[in-house]
Amino acid sequence: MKANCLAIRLVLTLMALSIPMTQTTALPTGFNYDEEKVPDYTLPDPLVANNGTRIQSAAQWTDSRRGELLKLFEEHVYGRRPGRPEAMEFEVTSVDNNALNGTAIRKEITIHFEGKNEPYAVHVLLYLPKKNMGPVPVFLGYNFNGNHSIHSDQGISLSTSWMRKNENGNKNHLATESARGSSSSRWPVETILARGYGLATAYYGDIEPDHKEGWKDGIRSFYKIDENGKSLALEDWSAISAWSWGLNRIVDYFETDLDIDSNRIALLGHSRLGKTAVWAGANDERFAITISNNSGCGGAALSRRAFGETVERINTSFPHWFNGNFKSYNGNESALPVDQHELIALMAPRPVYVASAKEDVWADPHGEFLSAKAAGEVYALFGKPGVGVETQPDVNTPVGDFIGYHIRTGKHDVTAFDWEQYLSFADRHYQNPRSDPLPLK
Ligand code: GTR
Repeated sequence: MKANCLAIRLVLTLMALSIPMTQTTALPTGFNYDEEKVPDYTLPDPLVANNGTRIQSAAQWTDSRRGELLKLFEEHVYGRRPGRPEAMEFEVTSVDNNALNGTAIRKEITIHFEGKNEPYAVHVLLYLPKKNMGPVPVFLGYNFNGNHSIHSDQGISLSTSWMRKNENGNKNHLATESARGSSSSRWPVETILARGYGLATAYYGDIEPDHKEGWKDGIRSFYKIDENGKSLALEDWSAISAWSWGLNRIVDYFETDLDIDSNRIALLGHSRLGKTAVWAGANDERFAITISNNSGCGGAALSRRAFGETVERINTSFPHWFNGNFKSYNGNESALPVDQHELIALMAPRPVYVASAKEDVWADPHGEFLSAKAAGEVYALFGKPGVGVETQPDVNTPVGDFIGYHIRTGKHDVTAFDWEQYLSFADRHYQNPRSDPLPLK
């Protein structure tokens, strides 16, 4: 009793002093969280070609350097991927023209990568705003817990795929009815639709379950040849490459759906799915905008800073996320021929957004900012302004033009604040006559 009273008093005192009760989420020990202890490093220059020559024009970037850098990321970080499957089939499995109280059209589409007789497929959930006539721009993002988790809408099919966590309505690694809407705070569906955008999502575990042995039940057990006809062993690619490939297949479907403006697709991803989004956005110029939400190590954050999560730690905890070669940079980030600012630069000249959270120290918010800033060198070749500031802005103060950036208060998450910035960023780029979100050919 006494202890309870004391605890209540402490909470009240903290509230009175307006001291946040949890300033940071518990951080793994044995890693660097001190800016002073970041090692000295030199970032590889995206504008110096492999043969040492300096890239001086947008054409040189597009014609040669872009491809070179993509290959370096393939070889040293994420691995290669297969091409577009010839036998792919799109099956619309449900349509409701009066979803969400009559405000939306809800469609579900199964993309069968190898026709209906093979099990490899991804299930896409699509909401379109009913008030808009004609093709609409769409936000696309993978979800962590199944399509049914993004909204309590009973019309969404309950995922039957393996679920990583036995929480929020999942039992025995399978979703139950009570999992409906469990991630809805991350998906403001009504707001997105009211702003005139469609929303598409899919469960990343449809492509490959997220654990060490997940490849056995995913597309990496099926495809053995890459897009150029070269053989593809397991360690030649990675779960992140497999997941990113799935996003590209979803765009293949978008291109066939007349309700979707496939020239205005914004791709977003959070955390490991943010890493996946930036790799997918770098590979596929059909994404008009790419958004990294708290993607951290192996996403937007600079590896060389070794701040918070390190290459060694991520390769140890999640050996399936990156390719075999990436393991050789454990504790040796400076030997990497690339760093993550160059991945952000691979979006150029398409608009890209990098978002951090103040309490997400593990993901190195400052490293995410520095990476977004450094990518500006490549945008400058195209005459497009990047983050537009020299130092990391204050919390909740979005900056940037073709490279958007913010650090918001709060923890590792996707919040209404984040979405508000992404929607405004898309509004600005799709309507602003200075912007050209269409891929350059
Ligand atoms: C953490 C991992 C991060 C981040 C995160 C997530 O455990 O260390 O790199 O990806 O998971 O995806 O939720």
